[in-house]
Amino acid sequence: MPKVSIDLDMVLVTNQEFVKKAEDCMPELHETMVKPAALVDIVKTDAVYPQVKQKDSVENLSNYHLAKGDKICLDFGDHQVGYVTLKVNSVGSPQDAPAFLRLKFGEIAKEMTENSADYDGWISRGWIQEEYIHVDILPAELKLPRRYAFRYMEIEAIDTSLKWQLVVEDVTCISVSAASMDEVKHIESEDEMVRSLDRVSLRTLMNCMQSVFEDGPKRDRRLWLGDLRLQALTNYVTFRNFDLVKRCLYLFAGQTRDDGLVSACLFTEPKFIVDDTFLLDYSMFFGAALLDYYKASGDMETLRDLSKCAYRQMEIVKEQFDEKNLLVNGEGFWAFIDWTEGLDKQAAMQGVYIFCTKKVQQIAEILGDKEKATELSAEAETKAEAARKYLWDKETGLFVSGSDRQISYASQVWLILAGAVSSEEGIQILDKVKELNPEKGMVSPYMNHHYVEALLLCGKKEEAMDYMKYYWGGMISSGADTFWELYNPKNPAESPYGNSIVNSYCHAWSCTPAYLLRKYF
Ligand code: RAM
Repeated sequence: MPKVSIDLDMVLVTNQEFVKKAEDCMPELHETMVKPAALVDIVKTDAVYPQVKQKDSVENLSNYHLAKGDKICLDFGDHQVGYVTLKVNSVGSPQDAPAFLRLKFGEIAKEMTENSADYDGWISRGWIQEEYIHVDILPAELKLPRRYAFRYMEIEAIDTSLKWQLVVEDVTCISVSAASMDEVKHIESEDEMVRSLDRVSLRTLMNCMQSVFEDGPKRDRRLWLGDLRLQALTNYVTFRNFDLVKRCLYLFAGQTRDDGLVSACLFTEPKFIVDDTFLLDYSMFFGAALLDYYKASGDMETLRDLSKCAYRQMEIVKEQFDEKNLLVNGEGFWAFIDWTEGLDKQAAMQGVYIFCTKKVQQIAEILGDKEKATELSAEAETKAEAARKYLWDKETGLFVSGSDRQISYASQVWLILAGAVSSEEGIQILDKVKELNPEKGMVSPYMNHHYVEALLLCGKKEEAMDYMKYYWGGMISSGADTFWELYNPKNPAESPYGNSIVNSYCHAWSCTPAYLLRKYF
């Protein structure tokens, strides 16, 4: 569990002009009416992921007369994000007691076999998509007020009475997204796995594109900067919704800490406010995301408006280096990088700093700010030199991190992406780290994305493709319709939250195969 510190004294500064520009880019959501595709049984086996067995046609839905304890499970055929309405009725004697129902929604079948009462994790159980409802008078139309992210929906009659049973006559979902599949061309390939990687990535991204780029429509349903950067990159080559990215960038710059630091995430409901979580890598990615947006859209006005905010992030982090020009490890949950337990983030963060400095340098160059560009270029070089001098371990031929000289994938990947080594050196590093297989591996698709980018940067195209098929393909083989927040092939039940019931199974930062396939293959 990351140490969470709540800073109630934090002073926020709002730029109303930026907030207004963000509001002007508020998307209109596409709505699609979706009906369940079938009635299914979800059967637990010895395997991690249960089996889904077709049970009946949905045409026969109202033939199921549910008495106390009976349940049915509906399969909506694909991952949905939307609002559900049910029509329920009674059969038998007059309804002499309230209908007492439990509704449960799951993004993947495994969630349907998990019991919310067993949840013992450290984030809110409120994220579990489950409702207990009393209906006094039947027939009734139940319009559920929450938005759910799901493919499966279970309806359990917790109780009726001895004299009547519950009938579900109809269920519909109005699925919502700022994007539409009609706007995108799927990848054509002879290879079925490549087509699946693309299809599942697109669905993941589409379902996370709401009034902002959400990290996950089940959880946490908010805008995170690290996730945004990868979603935006994928969006530019697929749905091409530039305004949604513009909106998100203006929101981040629209409210910052009083020293100008950009928050890691923000809320737009009930009103716009940034969160008191600050992750230095995410703050620095503001500049990288801004440059990517400009390159994709050509929107010079936004680049100009937001460049100061991008510069500011680098200035703030610049203060955190020691006399050797190494970034000092922060306290608690100070940087993200990955959810790998016990990961020392110093070396990876040194890489992120160099990477982002170079991106922000490009912004300065585009804006003709020569002095800033020269300063940033020198800064990137100094920090890369320090990494080569102090973080390089001659014996193993790998980068080390922190006072314990920890070896991890993350350190190698980020220092390669930062260009702290040549691509020939990068090839050797990537081969060595794979051979060494350090205990500190990678668990989030976010970190795995950066690993694949490092392979591609070093020209290891075939290995990158094989890895995508192994990693994201592993989720597909486990039944994924959308890619997950966390996937560790070596430990499928892993969760950063102490229990996987609250894991998100449509998580934006995992949508990047659609980007990688289009950009590099
Ligand atoms: C989690 C979310 C989000 C991520 C942060 C760091 O809360 O999964 O996507 O960016 O962690």
